[in-house]
Amino acid sequence: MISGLLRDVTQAEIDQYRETGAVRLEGILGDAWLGELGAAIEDAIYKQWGKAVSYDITDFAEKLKGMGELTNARAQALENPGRFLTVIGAWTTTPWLRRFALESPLGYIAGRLFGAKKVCFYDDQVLIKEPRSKQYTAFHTDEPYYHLAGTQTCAMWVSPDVVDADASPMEYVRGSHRWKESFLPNNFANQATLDQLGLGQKEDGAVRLPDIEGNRGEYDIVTYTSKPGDVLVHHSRLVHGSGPNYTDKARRAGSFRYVGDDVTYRFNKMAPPQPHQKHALNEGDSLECEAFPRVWSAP
Ligand SMILES: O=C(O)CCC(=O)C(=O)O
Repeated sequence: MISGLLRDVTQAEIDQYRETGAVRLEGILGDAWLGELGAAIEDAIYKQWGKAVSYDITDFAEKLKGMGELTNARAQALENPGRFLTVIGAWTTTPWLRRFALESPLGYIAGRLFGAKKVCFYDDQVLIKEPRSKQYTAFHTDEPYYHLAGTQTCAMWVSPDVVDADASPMEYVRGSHRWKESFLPNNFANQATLDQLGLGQKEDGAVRLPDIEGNRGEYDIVTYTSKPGDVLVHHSRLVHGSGPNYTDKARRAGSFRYVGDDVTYRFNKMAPPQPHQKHALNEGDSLECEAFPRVWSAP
């Protein structure tokens, strides 16, 4: 048995991941891996800020006021609102997160969900919505932020906190990983796209995501609350986001991205710069290298 894996992934969960594009694996990760996760996320954000790709989404939201701001009356009423901070590539600055990304059961879990022979780690993103943070995570897909071609790509979202309905739980548009369109990446605070902000270029054929938040009734949105030990997995083409943190506690999370057999390197001009991804890969190369290490192989 894999160290820290409390139970295996069931066939029903594999089927759900493939059908819905997301699955909540309840009570799968043991305390050995969860004990230090919160402190490591805080370290990556508060102590290593700026060493990897670091964004204060609160700042984006301020600067983008009047450009489709995401808000609601309850969020407006929050007093002393906290920030929404995120770091991408935290595994390159915070040794404990590196161990978590490369040695925890997440690689095995990805292999089970993909049905793959090998799994490589792609990158991470850690996030803190501080107490009473008004910020949404605008609906988006992950694919346009990545330099990847292939279908076996997922994010595993893990929180050391109880994330209930008020604490900005993750929301997914069921089955949207099968939508045909490629979507432009946004800035997380709202639907303003990265090319509009000079943070990426527009790729032919990629379109802006529809206004899902403003038309929630028209979409099949599933919300996954989370508790320590749960792992929420979503496909990189699945539309997802989250709302404000109405609670007086920080909502801390790490999102760890893995790829399977059919994934190769593809330069993506829509993606924001990721200077921590140092490699010499060419278009079509298999991803495995020091920057994207193999974390699991089928026995
Ligand atoms: O935690 C959030 O609000 C967003 C996380 C996310 O977008 C991801 O894990 O891909």
